[in-house]
Amino acid sequence: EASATAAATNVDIGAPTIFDKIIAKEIPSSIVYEDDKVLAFRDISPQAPIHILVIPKSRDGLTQLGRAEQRHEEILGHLLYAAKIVAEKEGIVDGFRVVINSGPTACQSVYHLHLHVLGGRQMKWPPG
Ligand code: DGP
Repeated sequence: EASATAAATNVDIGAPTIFDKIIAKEIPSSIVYEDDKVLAFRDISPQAPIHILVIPKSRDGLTQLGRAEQRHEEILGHLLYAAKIVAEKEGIVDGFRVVINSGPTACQSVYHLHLHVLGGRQMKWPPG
């Protein structure tokens, strides 16, 4: 299926990603929340009425959750708390989903760690 093909073509070689350009504001994005460590912006291909990506401004080797090291603990916690702030700002804090796709088997396509914050509709379980 299409998403599996797309995931297979992107491999984690630590190369810069499109998110660097979004962080540098070289390409436009719809920013929802920002602090010194993280940026949250609307996904270009929303899978729910509200679909926001939360990313660390400094990737620092964090291409995917599966490559996380102990030194990343603080930023991982910061990202998760930022997801909650985003959910609150978007009015979905009473019901939302946070997803991290890690690696090609999970259909990760951009190798700069990101949390998907999804809401605004009834979510289903299990996810696909
Ligand atoms: P994942 O499959 O978990 O690696 O999700 C990557 C997401 O990034 C995907 O939902 C689409 C989104 N995305 C890719 N390129 C851009 C872009 O240039 N702008 C924005 N806003 N989102 C992007």
